Parts: sequence; C-alpha cells; structure tokens
Amino acid sequence: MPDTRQRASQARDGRSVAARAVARSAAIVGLLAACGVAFIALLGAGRAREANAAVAAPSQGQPVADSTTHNCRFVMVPMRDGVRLNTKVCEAKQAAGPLPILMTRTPYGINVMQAINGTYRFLAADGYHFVYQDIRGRYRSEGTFIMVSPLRSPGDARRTDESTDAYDTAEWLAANVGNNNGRIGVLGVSYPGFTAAMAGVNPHPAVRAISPQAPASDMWMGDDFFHQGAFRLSYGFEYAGDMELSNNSSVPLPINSWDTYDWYLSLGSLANVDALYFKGRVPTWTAFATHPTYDAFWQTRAVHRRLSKAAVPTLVVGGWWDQEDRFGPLSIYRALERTDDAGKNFLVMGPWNHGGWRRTTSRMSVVDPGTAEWFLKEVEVPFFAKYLKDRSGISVPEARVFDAGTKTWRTFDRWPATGTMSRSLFMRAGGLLSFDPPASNETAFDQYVSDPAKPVPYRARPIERTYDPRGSRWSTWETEDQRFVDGRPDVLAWKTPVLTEDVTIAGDVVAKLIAATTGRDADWVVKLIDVFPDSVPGAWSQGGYQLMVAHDVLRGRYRTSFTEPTPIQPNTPTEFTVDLHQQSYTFKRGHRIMVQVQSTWFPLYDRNPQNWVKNIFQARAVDFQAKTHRIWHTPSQASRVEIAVLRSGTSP
Ligand code: PG9
Repeated sequence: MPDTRQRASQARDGRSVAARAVARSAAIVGLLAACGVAFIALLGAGRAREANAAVAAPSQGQPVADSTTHNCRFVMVPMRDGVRLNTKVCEAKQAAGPLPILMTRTPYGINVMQAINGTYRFLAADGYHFVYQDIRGRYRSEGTFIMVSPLRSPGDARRTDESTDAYDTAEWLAANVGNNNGRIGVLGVSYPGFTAAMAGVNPHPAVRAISPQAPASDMWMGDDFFHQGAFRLSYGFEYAGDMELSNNSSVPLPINSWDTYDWYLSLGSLANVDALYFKGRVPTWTAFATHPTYDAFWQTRAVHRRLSKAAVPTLVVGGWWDQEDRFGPLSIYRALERTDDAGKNFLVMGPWNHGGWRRTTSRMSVVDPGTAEWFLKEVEVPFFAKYLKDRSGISVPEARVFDAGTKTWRTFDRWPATGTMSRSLFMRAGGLLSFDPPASNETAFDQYVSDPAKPVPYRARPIERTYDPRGSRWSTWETEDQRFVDGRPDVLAWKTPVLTEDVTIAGDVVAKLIAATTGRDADWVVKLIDVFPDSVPGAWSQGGYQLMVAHDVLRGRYRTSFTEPTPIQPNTPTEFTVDLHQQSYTFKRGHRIMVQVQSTWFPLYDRNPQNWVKNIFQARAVDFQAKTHRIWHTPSQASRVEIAVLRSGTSP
C-alpha cells in the first residue's frame, strides 16, 4: 500500500489548477480504494486535503453516501458569533436505543472522510452516530483560519476559539441529531487531536469523554514547527504554505526537485522564503520569522501550558516514533496529571509514527509487531463505551506504554514510572559509552567540524517532500537505520560493549553535553540508539541495525533561557541540556547502546549560522560559517545521557 500520508497534490506538472485537482482527486480515490481505510482524512496534513477541492460539494442537508450503516447529511452549524461551520452528520440507521455521538473537528476537509467503514469501523460496530466538522476558515466552513488558535483568556467573551466552537457544535448536535443519548465524545489525530483537547476545556455538558491523539501541543518546544529553538525548516515551510496559501490546500508549493536536500540548500537564507515565494501571504511563516524565541506568541499557543484539569475522562494517545507530535501527548498528559485527583486522565504510548494506530498497514516493523488493531478494538472502543454508554466491567489503566525492545505493553499506575533509578551513560575516550564515568588519564574530548555548507541529512537521501504524492519516507524516518551517517566526520559516536543483561528505561531521557565551539552559536543533536547484534534471528535484514530510541536537538543560544537567547562564549566548555523527553524501551542483552552527536539535521532543521546573529531568519549567506565543536569527557566535565532505568521487579 502506498503511504497513506502521500499528498495527492502539488505535482509541478505545468497543468492548470483544475486539471491538477482532477488528477489529485483520482489519486485519492485510488488511494482510498487501495487502503480500504479512510485514514488520510482523519490524520491531517498530507492527507487528501486537496482532493476536497475537486470533489463536488454536496448542498446543505443533502444525504451523502458514507456507509451502509449510517445516513449522512451536510449542515452548516451556527457558532455564537454567527460564523457557520460545515458539518457532516452521520446518524446510525439501526439502533436498539439512543446512541452517543462521536465528533472529529479537522482543518483537512470533511468531504472525503469515510471513517465509518475505515478507521472508525470498530467504534461504528459498537454503535455511534458520527460527526465531522471543517474548522473555522477551512474548506467550506466560514470564518478565518488561525493556526493552532490560542485559547481565549478567561473572561474574554468577545473572541471564539476551538473550545467555544466545539461547545457550540455540541449544543447543536445534542438538540438536532436524532436518537442521541445526550452524550458526545470527541477524538482526532494531530490537528484534530489538538481540537479534541480543546473540546475538553470548559466542555459542553454533553461532552463526556475526549481522546486527543497525537495532539500538537507546543509548536516551539517540541512539536511540528520548532524543537527547543531549532526551526523545523522543511516541515514549517511545507505545512504553512500548504495550509495558508489557500483555504483548501489547492495551491502547490514551489519545490521542484525530488531530493529536497538540494532545494533547501540552494534556498540560502530563510529571508529568501518571503522574498522569493511567500511574499507575506503566509501568516504562520511570518510568525516563524518574527517570533524565533519562545515568547508569548508561542507560550499562549502551548496547549500544555494552558490546561489545568481533565474536566472529562481523557485518553491521551501518542507514538514513540511520531515524526510530528511526540512532545504533544506526553506534555498534555503530564499537564492534566498535575491535578487529576479524580483519575480521569489516561495515557497510551505505542510503537507508532504519527497516527500509526489508525493505520493497519505500513507499520514500522522494526518496532511494531502489529498493535494498531488491538488499540482500536481493545483500548479505544472500551474507553468510549465506558464513558458514553456506561458499559460496566471496563477498567482503564492509568498508563499503557509499549516497550519496543521486548515488544510488550507495560501498564503503570503512574507515568513516568516510579521506582526507576537515574543512571548516566558517559561518553568516554575512544568512542566508548559506559555507566562508569571518565578516568583522569583519558583523552579529554572528541571534536568535529560542523559546516553549514555541508549539513548532515536527517534521513538517507533522496529526501522527498514531506508529503510528496509520488511517495515519501517522511512518516518512517525516525526508525531509519542510523548507519547511513556512520563514519561521517561531523557525526560523533560512542558505543557500550555488548550488554550482558537487559537495560530497561521507563521515563525521562536527558543529555548533558559539556561542549565547546569556536563559534558563538551551535545546534546540538543527540541520539540515543539501540545497536542490534549482527545476527537477528528471524529478521536477518535487521542485523547491526541502529535504531533511534530517543533523540532531539537544542539550539545552543537557548541553553540558559528559551526566551532570552545569548551567544556562546567561544572555546569554553559549557553545559548544554538536551531534553530527549521520554521512552519505554529495553536494550536487550547482546545489543549495544550508542549515543551520536552532530550539529546539523537538514533540511528538517534549518542550519545554525554558528556565528552570532540576532534573528536567524534574517541571517545573510556570509553569516554561515564552519566551526569546530568539542565534546568533553573528563571526570569534572563529563558529557552524558541520563536515563531512568527500571529496577528489576518494578511492575510491568
Ligand atoms: N502535525 C500536523 C499539525 C498539527 C497541528 C499544527 C500543525 C501541524 C498534523 O498532522 O495535523
């Protein structure tokens, strides 16, 4: 099956927009037929959005075919400010009694959503009405689209946000959907996961359960647009352009090469994006360029900073190898957990990429033995049945996290797990990684030259566009074998000897680098890697595989403050804390643990000029300079990765 996240759009084939739209529509129909799963429209970007432009839109109230089990119609539902939102209401044809409603609110277009026979099929079999809605300003909904619209301030009755739109829609649904039991659940993946989280803020009384799945939460700290200050260039450029050059993603992006590595390199300074392409027409790009630090703009949009309490039962779902929003579910769960005395907040983290649980094909077999259907049937269905149907005998565990090293689910009554022990993996001389700290007679540092003119690719080239309709390995890049950078002089690696016993981590992973640079700024990319043995029984092609288990980047200027960047003192060993977030994973006996450090990850992340410039979005070509970086490993300057190791006997 082709990757369901391929974007059937943006073919730079010189045909008219209309001709391209027809081609895109045909491609989508083919994709849906091939998959038999209407996953794309649920998931978000990449995802058949543009097909909507080509699909004849039904007029109001007109019944539309979706499934044999439901009658669907389109309605424009009025919001409190008079704006009307395009909504597809699918009422179950046969029901023994009143049924609950499940709602998904999306920016990606509802016309092609056919989830009832697809990814919502197990829910449908359990008996629900379904509702899909185009959010404000997207596709056939009225109003203005605001990217991850921030929650309005308490008491600001003039403004609407995604929580008020969910509220107003719930009010209308409870009164207008036939044979409903007065209870509504809200779910969705990614952007729709964000809108599901918003439905739980001051929820309508009918909203009784939500499931934010891969919810984007903090666009600067760790989700789609920046990670700890480093700008996600390819994603930010492609996503913002796709969403804001039109209201239905029908305007193609200007990228004309198959391998985008070259295209982004020749783009040069980020200032060229507006000068050459967007010309101020993409508000989110303007926001990137004018808010490069973690200022109020990003903080007010950070969902985890605004949530105070799980008002209704909340099942937060995420994937350990989510290439877009892994920070989101972990941070939202943590935020709600602070006040969750009533036990309404639950977490599921699986061996998935972005939305991988709604995909029963194209799983990442190196980490996932096939868990998606189990989640849909045994976790999602019972969760909604318990809270929307009062089904008895269902207990929802606090946290279910998958350990991809042992290929097992672990259940915890707290996450991160309690009973772990913080241990350090020290970088040592000679490429050794060890639980023992460096000795005083060892070489004090390793060094490399990082050259912005020759950045390290983040995945093996060719690097297709994020959602290239011809195919893209974007969705699986985080599980790619890291041997493709092995031996590059600008990638350092340290490895443990072969492990003689299993090492299981369950919680935080944090790198503490003591590093120096000849420049005045630098990015620090740290990867914690499982090195498989040369021979893997039953999976010979995985022999020697280098699997990233945790990874992230810190832009050095933010080492002491995310709001007040400062230059690095050249040639001075300095501590940089790179948060690699969390993991649940067993490095098995016979494997090795590896840490890699590098300073470019292109074009997913923009290049750090390594010279001091106030705003990197305004950097000139001459500002980008090769610099030498040193990673120190002495007893007093011990670079390391701190992991939370599960003591044996701590309950899985
Ligand atoms: N990761 C996508 C996204 C969510 C929210 C904002 C921007 C991008 C998505 O898949 O929907």
